[in-house]
Amino acid sequence: MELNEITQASQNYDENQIQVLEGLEAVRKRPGMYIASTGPKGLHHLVYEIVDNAIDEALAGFCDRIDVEILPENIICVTDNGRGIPVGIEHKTGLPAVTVVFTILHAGGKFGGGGYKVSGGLHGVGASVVNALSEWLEVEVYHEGTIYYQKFERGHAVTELMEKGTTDRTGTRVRFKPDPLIFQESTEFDFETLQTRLREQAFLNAGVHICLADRRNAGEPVEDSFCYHGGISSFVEYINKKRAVELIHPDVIYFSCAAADGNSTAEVAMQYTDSYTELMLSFANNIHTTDGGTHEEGFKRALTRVMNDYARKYNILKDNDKNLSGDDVREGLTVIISVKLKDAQFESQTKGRLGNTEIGTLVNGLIGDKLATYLEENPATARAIFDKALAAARAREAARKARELVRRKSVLENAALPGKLADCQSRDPEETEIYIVEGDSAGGSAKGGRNRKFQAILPLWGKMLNVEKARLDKVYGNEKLMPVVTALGCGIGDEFDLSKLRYGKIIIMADADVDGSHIRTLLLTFFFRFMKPLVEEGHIYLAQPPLFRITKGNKHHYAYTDGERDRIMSELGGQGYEIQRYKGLGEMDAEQLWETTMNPETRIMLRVEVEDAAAADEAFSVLMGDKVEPRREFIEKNARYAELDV
Ligand code: TSJ
Repeated sequence: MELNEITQASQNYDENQIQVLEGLEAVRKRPGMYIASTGPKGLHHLVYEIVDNAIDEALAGFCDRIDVEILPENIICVTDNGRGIPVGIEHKTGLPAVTVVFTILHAGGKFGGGGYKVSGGLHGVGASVVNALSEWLEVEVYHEGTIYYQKFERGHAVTELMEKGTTDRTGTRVRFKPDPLIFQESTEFDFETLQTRLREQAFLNAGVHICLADRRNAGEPVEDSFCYHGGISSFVEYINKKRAVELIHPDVIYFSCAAADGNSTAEVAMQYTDSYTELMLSFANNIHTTDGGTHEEGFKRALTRVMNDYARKYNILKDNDKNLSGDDVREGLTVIISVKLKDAQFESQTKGRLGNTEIGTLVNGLIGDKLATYLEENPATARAIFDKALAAARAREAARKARELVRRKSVLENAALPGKLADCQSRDPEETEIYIVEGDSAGGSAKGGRNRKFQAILPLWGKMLNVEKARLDKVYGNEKLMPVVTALGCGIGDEFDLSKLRYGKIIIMADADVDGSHIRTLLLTFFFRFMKPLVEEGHIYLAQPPLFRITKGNKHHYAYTDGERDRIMSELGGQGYEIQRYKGLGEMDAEQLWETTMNPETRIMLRVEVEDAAAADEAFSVLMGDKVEPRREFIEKNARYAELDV
């Protein structure tokens, strides 16, 4: 009997070993199937995957501290103070459970029958994927006085699980080095990217201490640590501070509940600001659901209903008044919805949308039950919120009337092209391009440098609009945006007509500084909200001017990043060159601008994806460490830097 069991186990062991090799080989062959990409996004994903496992241990109530360290050579070390991954033999495979976690695809956390583990859904591909994509990975488990250790290389165990001394702590430590054969673009971790994500996770998991330390450089490490006892309420406070908006009421409103069947929980934290935009962030199992889903819809439905019921009851809306719209009751609202559930179903191509209908019901019920009571019990807050919503309703009505007026005059059809526009000769959108340029001197260089056959230049003038502070509904009267509308010729909103678009490529050309980022965000937000098909159909681009010019002899080399500058310098050998750093487009003369940024043969441009524009719209900069980072997708198949003869 005893013997039988062992034989059984070892038979399975062989079969499983084959499976393991095939499984992890598949991950290495087609990493894109398991992680976001093999670019920077996928690289950082590895860290999230490991940290998520430690957070699960925290959610189970056994761990309250997680340390993340970036070590020299971009090695990552994650340590928690939980129970330690189990080291006992797992019967199906005959292997220690911890070995299974790292070598069998999708095995992470599913053993032990604890039942607490909410499925990772989107990202929960497991520690084995991280292992497969690491040059090497070491795990240490601190359990009942013993340190257990095992090492892997590119997914294969190179040691058994072994005992390696004693300890008086408990927990798990994982160290890994991402495989440069997989992450060919770069294995360099970005502190800010990790900081942003870990902060977010600390908000979503109240009370967990998460510490981040960058030890790549000699001397004091760069460190940050996060622990928020207020959870998502603290998250709302944090965002509203970052947004630099005035608060409509002092306290964040917070509700939570659990489903009767014990399979899910929902939390909502919300606060109104004087902004004209809403900022809704939703999460399912700590994963940001960028495309929303049932939890967001349940919230919106309930909010609109509760607000209108209350307004009717207290005669804030008179009998003849129309109901407040969803947009009205969400204007200026910052809200975070976080749900945790057993079998999360994600929809849509990007998988950023939650599909579980029972969660819509749960959130709808939560707000339906508790917000009405909250408003009854906090009349001053209720008053302030309704003043805001009523103002929004009036403004929207006024905007609608203005729009109708404009439509009747059919201003867009007949509008003269803007005076500042330097148009191109061609009328064929297959080849035409319009550069939208902020400011005077850059506009001048662009006009001088362009190919006037197919490149038009539109310099933008007038006072900068703050997206947070301005109602973009008023675009018709806006001196900054109106020239863009008339130059493109395709109208906006309901009247948008892609077939009237005058230029096939719309290229935003702005400096790589704060002002430039501001104009980029404004335009992306504007296109996303009012000319969405332009974004969806891939007509919007960001020009990429170089940051440096390195001159040696009569040859100029242009570098678009610090890394490229260093590479070019080392390729040129020690000395005899001159470096110029471009602070703005205005520093380039017409010819340089053409060579580096506008010539279709040599330029580098980024095509804006819907995701990028949506990020700008969500005022996502608050979460992304103030940078709108478009995906590095080059539309021109050029080398990373252009080397040009003078
Ligand atoms: F990703 C990972 F697997 F490599 C990983 C897991 C990485 C890190 C940093 C921590 C962890 C991890 C796993 N921390 N804590 C745990 N806990 C368990 O795996 C565990 C422990 C005990 C029991 C039990 O039922 O007794 C169950 C589980 C899932």
